[in-house]
Amino acid sequence: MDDCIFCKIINNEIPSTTIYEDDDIKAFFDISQVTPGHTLVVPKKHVQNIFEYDEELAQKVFKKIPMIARAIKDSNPDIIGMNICQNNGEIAYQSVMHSHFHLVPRYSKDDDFS
Ligand code: DGP
Repeated sequence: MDDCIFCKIINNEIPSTTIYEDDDIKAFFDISQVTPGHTLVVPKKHVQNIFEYDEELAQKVFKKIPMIARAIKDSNPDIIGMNICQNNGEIAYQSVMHSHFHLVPRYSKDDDFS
């Protein structure tokens, strides 16, 4: 997709802090860090939202999320939890129309970030 910011990140036309990448997905830091380490997991195939996933794509993307979540958690002993969320459609506060999952680490001193 020519005008898609996440497609440009996937194609390295726009820089990102990438923490994991394979044939199917790219995981990179969100530009607006809700907490330190806030990561987006994005399928390389351009689909707008969850309603466009078929079973094959869902398997490719969903199965990687626990591994990436664990890697983020293991990177810092102060991370004691994580929110994983995903917005679909403007009404649900999706602002980038290329499907993505937010992985938001939660810290022992989380009040610092609320
Ligand atoms: P959502 O509201 O669920 O569609 O979240 C979109 C997220 O994408 C938002 O938290 C900010 C992030 N974002 C937007 N543009 C860029 C960008 O150019 N680079 C990175 N790393 N993140 C971006």
